[in-house]
Amino acid sequence: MVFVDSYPKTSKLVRSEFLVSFIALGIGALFGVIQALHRTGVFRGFVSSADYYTILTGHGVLLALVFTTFFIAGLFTWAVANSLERELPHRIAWSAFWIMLTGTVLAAVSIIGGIVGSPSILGHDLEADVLFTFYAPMKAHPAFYIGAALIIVGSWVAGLAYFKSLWEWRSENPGERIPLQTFMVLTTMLMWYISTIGVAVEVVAFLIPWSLGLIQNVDPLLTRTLFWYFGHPVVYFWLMPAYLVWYTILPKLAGGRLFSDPLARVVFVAFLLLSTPVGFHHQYTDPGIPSGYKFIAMTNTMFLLLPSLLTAFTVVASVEHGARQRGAKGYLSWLRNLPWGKPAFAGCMLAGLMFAAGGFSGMINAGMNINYLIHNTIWVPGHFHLTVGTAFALTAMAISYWLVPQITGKKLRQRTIATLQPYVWFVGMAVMSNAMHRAGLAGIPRRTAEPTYDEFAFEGVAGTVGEMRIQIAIGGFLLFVGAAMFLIVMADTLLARRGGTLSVNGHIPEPLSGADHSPRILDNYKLWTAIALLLIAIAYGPPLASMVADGLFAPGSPPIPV
Ligand code: HAS
Ligand code: CU
Repeated sequence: MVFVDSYPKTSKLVRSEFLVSFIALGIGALFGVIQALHRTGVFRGFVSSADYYTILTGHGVLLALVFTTFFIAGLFTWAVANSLERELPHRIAWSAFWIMLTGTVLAAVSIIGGIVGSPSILGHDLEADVLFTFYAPMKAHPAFYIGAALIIVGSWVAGLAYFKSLWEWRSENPGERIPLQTFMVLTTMLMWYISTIGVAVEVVAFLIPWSLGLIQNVDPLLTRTLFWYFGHPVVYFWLMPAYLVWYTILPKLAGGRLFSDPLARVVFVAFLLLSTPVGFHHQYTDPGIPSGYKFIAMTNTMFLLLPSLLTAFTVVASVEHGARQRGAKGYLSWLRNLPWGKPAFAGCMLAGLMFAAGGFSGMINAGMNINYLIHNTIWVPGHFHLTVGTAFALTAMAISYWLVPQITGKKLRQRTIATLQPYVWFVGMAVMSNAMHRAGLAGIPRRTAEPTYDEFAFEGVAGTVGEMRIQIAIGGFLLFVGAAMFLIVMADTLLARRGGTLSVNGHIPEPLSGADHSPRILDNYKLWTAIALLLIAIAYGPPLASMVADGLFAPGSPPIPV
């Protein structure tokens, strides 16, 4: 039975969540190509340099926050319903959707206000040029922060719907192991609850009152710290859904089965434990945080590589198993026996391949000393376009080719475009992000419309600044084409009539080593949450306490008398 026929109500919710995420993807991608052409000097006719920050904020917020959150909500809704075999609690799940949508509209309107001349609304200029890492001293219209807060509250409510489904399932299936997909969703949500506390406190206690004029001063170090307390784990909130797809669906698409359920559970638990106590690796250059605590964050970050390295092993082993089921032989030639012409499979594999490169640039970012070389250069956008911009985004697009037919009952349309699309994305990203990494090493800054390196002859191993810029522009343009191709396929599929039987279904084959091989303690959420909180207390307790002791609103030492 097709998912949409078994769970019509849940399917409708997933469709709505995907629709919002696809609209955000379209607008965000448009902003992306505008700024890629602008900052490389290829075409500057769309916006003025003064509006560059507005476009950049729109790009970051719409793609990294709205596209991701709504897509993940849809994927998780599907995964819980699919693996627990039930409709989701309807009222809770829909309230979550509407709360998040209201927040999104508020945030989007305040950003767009900056393009249309910042009209005064409720006594404050309607603008939000604060970038997707919104911390003081940059200030936005209160509506932006209220919108951000609503998106987060909405995601909390969505989590409630997943947990409620588990409790219902539990009472009907006492003593059974939590199905793997649901286990992954709930572990991700627990990590999300713990980490969003930071940004919630930042926004509700400081930024909203400050932007409303209720308080005059905020402590930039404290709001940055609260932001990054959340700002690292949020990247795993994007990655773990991609891992859910790579672990549970990709092996099937390859024609095989997941290598090991226990390893998958260990990986997700490791993320729950270690995602949060590492946020200071975004603040290596911040004064006011003792180096020892930066060192603790660095050490934890290096341990946090482990779950991804385990994933590389498990996922590739599962895909290889699939290839051998299809008759492959040889050490590497099995790679040929895989369905590279199927967009869902090819997209996930190319996303994984790029993530291997993104993971390596992450390791470089994480080194406390080498970070000074790349911090605030365009190397960092190079890194995160490989991770969130490909590991997440390409996986999301690829799996939509497989999932959207199941939540609509409609066959995928425009197959040729769909087949080419992951490759266009891959090539565009390879060109753009490679040039961004190199340009970063040449010292070119991130987040500016006017990188003033025009006359600068960079004596690199190969190429010049001009050559890197042109690659960034070409890559950025190809990515826009890739996003447009995806949206054409989706629009045509969603608008088509239903007819014929589908060739895909959501059945997930049993892993080679199944849940009965997983120690039961892995499902003990209370234990892992307690350890996660303890690690956070060690990593953050003393430095946060000293920031608070410094004075919440009027930080820093008194002025030196002259
Ligand atoms: Fe990062 C900055 C460190 C992962 C996103 N990161 C950012 C920013 C973003 C971001 C958005 O330590 C910028 C924030 C801003 O605006 O300032 N990052 C890391 C490390 C990892 C890492 C150590 N990042 C991610 C992921 C992201 C993401 C995931 C989004 C989804 N990052 C940093 C640091 C900074 C930073 C510093 C601050 C820089 C600065 O100075 O500002 C690790 O988690 C990476 C581990 C990954 C691996 C790769 C494993 C390989 C796999 C591939 C399997 C292959 C398959 C296919 C399936 C070790 C799993 C095979 C195919 C075949 C054909 C065989
Ligand atoms: Cu990080």
